[in-house]
Amino acid sequence: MLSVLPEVAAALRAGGPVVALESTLVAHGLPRPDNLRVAREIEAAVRAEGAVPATIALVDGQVRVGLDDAALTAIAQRDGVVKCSTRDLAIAAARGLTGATTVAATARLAAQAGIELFATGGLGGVHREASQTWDESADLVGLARTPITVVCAGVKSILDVPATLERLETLGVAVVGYRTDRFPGFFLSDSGHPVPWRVDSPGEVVGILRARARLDLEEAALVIANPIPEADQLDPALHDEVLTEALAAAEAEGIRGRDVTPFLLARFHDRTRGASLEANVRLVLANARLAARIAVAASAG
Ligand code: PSU
Ligand code: MN
Repeated sequence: MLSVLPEVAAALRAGGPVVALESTLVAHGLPRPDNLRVAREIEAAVRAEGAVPATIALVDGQVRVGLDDAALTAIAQRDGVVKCSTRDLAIAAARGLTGATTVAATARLAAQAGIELFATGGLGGVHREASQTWDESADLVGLARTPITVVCAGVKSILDVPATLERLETLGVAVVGYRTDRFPGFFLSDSGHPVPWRVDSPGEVVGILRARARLDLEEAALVIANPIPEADQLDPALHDEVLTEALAAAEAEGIRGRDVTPFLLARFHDRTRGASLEANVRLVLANARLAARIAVAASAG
């Protein structure tokens, strides 16, 4: 059973704006001690726009939708927090573990709780070298079967972006650029690839949400791709240099499975001396604000 924070439950009952937030980004995507401060800032950004934040995680085996400060602190600071995709949830729950939820798991639990908007940093996707490793994030198939709207800065730039866009198309996940015709590149404003559709306001997104409901086309997620402003992006030359080095290091150290993405992100934060961390925080905050604005617009009419 989901344990929904009373504030979140009340907002949902009243048809008010709620934004789901993921916890893997807090536990495994951002370094300590900044991660707890950032987790609180993401929630504050949602509140500042007039919506209720619901960070989702597993605490001592209990699935929580909406975390109080003690739970948020546990996710950010405890040792041994497990990275949980959807397939891991029941196992971690049965064992009484504390776990952070990925995009796939968060989206699934949020939809179960009746939350329509979700903000994250960058989606998982097809890894470079996937034709040899078969490493494709469970986020993609997860989003293909989850009725939710996700605001993100595209997919992580450590991935094979064109292959990920092809997979999203195959899986029937709609992708819309927010005030851009280019698919965002996570740390970078532009991944170098176009995005199939564009919207320019929260109201336009609400129009799409209404049409999805009317046409009974809600079984797969809608992705709103919100680019980091160019002024805030990571220097593209530094990005490419660090990425090449990080991919080689992951290969040399035999990093596999759920450890790949956290390893590459940590390497970035280390080798850019915090510049990638700053970009990561800014883009997540911007996504939280936009998701909140869409949720407010959706609940208003
Ligand atoms: N966005 C970020 N940082 C992150 C993630 C997203 O800014 O750490 C996380 C999400 O939880 C996403 C996960 O689901 O990375 C992808 O992991 P994998 O590639 O192992 O599926
Ligand atoms: Mn993987």
